Amino acid sequence: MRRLPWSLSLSLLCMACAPTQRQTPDAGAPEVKPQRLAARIVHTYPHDPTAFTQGLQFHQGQLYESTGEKGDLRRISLEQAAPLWKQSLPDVFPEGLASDGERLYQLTWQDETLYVWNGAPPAQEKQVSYPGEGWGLCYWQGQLVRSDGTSTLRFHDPKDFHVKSQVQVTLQGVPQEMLNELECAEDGVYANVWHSNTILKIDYATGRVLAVIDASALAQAVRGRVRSYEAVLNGIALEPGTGRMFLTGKLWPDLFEVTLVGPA
Ligand code: DDQ
Ligand code: CA
Repeated sequence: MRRLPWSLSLSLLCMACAPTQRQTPDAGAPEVKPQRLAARIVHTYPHDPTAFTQGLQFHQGQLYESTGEKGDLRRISLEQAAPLWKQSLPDVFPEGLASDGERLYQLTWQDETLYVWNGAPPAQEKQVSYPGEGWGLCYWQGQLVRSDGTSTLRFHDPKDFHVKSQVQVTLQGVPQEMLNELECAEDGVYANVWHSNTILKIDYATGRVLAVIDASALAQAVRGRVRSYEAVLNGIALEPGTGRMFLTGKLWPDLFEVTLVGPA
């Protein structure tokens, strides 16, 4: 049998194993300046100030939250701070939460375990292990998008959670790290940057930041009512159908409905 040149066999091997890097190299094309937007508060709702929010997600007409530290999966409402339903996850540190319409997918920070939930109320269907950290998660066009604290977003197959492709997030060429909670919209993925009041809207294909959103009005609104250094903006949910945007933070007493407005 004739052997393939080793470099060719290696590249064939890697086609099967390595995720595709989907970033388009900058071929000298001037990068369009990102939009500058601000989150303006429309309504303020109660939020459990003991909830260490790591994921906020609409699922089958209900609002769900993933909380970290001694965390859980919980169903919440806009009417009251206390959860309507919850299931504790005492052995792990839960993180981002996504819905494909049928199932909920919940990351863990450093436990390398994805929880898959099904049914109402959600019951644990399976656990899938993955390497690395889990920060934010959202679902877009048949894929789960994961952040891990770096500037890379990974696109996973929901069936076995293997990485299909990845992209580096850049703002005018500069990699953007600390991407935490995610929310998949049709025309880009929102990511709040850990320990900041900034939300980035990112192009799925190129990783380029399309918009930089200033959400400092929300931190201002909870100032004096949060004590922990870790009480930072985290939690983005878009309501299917209405497109209403909800934002909250870890250990925040409020959950906000916002609109995004351009510079005055
Ligand atoms: N992450 O959400 C940014 C991924 C992790 C946040 C961890 C913050 C540390 C909290 C300390 C709690 C002590 C168990
Ligand atoms: Ca979300």
